[in-house]
Amino acid sequence: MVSRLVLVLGDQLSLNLPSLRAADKARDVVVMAEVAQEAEYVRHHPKKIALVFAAMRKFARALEKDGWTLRYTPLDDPENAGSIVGELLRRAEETGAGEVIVTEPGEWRLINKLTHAPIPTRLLPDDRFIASRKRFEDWAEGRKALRMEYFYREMRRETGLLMEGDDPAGGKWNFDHDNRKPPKEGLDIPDPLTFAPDAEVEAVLELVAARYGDNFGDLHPFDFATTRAEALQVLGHFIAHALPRFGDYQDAMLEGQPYLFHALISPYLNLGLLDPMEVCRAAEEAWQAGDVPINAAEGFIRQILGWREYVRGIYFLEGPDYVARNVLRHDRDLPAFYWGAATQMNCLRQAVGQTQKHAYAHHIQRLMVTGNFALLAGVDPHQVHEWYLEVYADAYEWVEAPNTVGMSQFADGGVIASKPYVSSGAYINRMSDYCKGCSYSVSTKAGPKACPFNLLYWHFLDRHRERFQGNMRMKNIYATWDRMDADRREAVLRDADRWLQRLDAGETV
Ligand code: FAD
Ligand code: DLZ
Ligand code: SF4
Repeated sequence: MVSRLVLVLGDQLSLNLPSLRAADKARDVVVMAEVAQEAEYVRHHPKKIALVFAAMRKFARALEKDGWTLRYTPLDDPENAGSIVGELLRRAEETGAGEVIVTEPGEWRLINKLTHAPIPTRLLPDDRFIASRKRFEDWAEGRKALRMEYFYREMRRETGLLMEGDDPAGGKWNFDHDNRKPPKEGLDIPDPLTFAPDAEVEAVLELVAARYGDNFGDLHPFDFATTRAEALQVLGHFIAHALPRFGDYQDAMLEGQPYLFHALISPYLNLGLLDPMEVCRAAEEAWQAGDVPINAAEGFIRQILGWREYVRGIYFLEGPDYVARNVLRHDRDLPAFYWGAATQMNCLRQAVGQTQKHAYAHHIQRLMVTGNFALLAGVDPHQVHEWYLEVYADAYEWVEAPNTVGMSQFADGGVIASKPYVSSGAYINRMSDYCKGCSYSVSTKAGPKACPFNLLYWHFLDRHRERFQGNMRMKNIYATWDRMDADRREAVLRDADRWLQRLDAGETV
């Protein structure tokens, strides 16, 4: 006699999932469902929807092979109830199950729906992270500032990753001083590993093309990994071919080179196909074997053991209202060029174009091009948040929102960042080759040819002076601004205003 349903969500594709561990293969029934509510709560990039559905279908087969009884609902099933809770109720009626167990979802929206579902539903802590929610809360308790670097050091100590006794390997916790080189000519960049769609993936692509083909983003070519075995190949490929130079070129941006030396594993980590600890151990082993330098191994492990765990902790610590924060009271609409409309700014054109094509942009493109522009221009952070949640294949609210609302838009007032991540065009010019192909001049500070990042940088600092002038890390910037002669300052602010007026009027800027 069936007693329970085990709900497995689209980003819970791990055989060691807590809810599967708590269930009984002999009598419980696993429920998986492709539903309109999840596919449509924002207008996801078609590649993202296809990746989730294809990986769900393959994971369902892996579960069946493992001996589980499964009720899987494809999106186009005529009986599909359209929502996760609707599907649970339908399956409960079919099977006679009176209870649901589920691993806690990574989003308040769904936690809320499941907590209030009209069928008893038990949420189990998601232990597929290195730090539990409780561990992060304990760390945060009583601290004035929640800086990632200190959390990361504790995680290094606790896991023993890159530790030599009580000391960090190589004598330093952080090797960023050796990282972040500008790109140079003739870099030998590895090709990413690609996976040709099989018949099962093709069927998903047809379904997604028919239902979500009008969403922003190219569905084809689709070459993501869709199983754990394939995701492990992506990880192996990265460790062998890109990790050695990951640190050096972590912040570099090159036209026509979306991936450089990045890992391309975030979609698989976030779906549950890869485990964060196994990824960190693989990088550590490559360093121990002498195959990668410490600056690369440390820089990479910090992204996962540090940043990824930290942002999840912040998301849950700060609560459901976090995504609505807007301390800078920014209210401009997201410009049309975020959706592929023409722009004369080559950096934006490159970052958005690549996002449209691949549902991917690396961290610095997200932070210092699309994010930086939105912050400087005063775009409503909620619109920025929804854009990031929609357009990237790796986007789930628990990881996307702290990065966008906090790190990138400073809308949380500094919970994550000790100062806003803003820069003029000089930073983009140093770290990329974008400015060469731009209609604007990065070395021009005012006038019609001036790089908009140059104009808006000072405009931002000037309009938020009251908030930021007391910030020790921004003192020098304000001192530089104040040293400029008054006419020059006035010209910059006037030109920034004019540029923003043209943007608001819908001109191609
Ligand atoms: P690599 O650069 O090779 O890094 C390795 C891994 O480290 C990544 O796969 C990822 O799991 C982890 N990582 C690195 N930086 C971060 C970070 N800041 N936060 C969390 N994990 C990190 N990452 C997402 O996974 N989903 C998102 O929705 C997302 N939204 C972002 C929005 C903004 C505005 C910004 C600035 C960053 C965002 N990030 C997000 C973080 C980061 O950009 C991506 O994790 C990274 O680009 C993924 O590509 P990769 O696997 O090649 O990463
Ligand atoms: C992202 C996503 C999409 C597009 N579709 C589904 C789906 O049809 N069924 C499902 O179970 N999960 C889907 N997901 C993932 C969920 O949205 C995700 O579990 C929540 O956002 C919590 O992270
Ligand atoms: Fe971007 Fe300015 Fe460089 Fe053009 S000049 S690519 S707008 S930073």
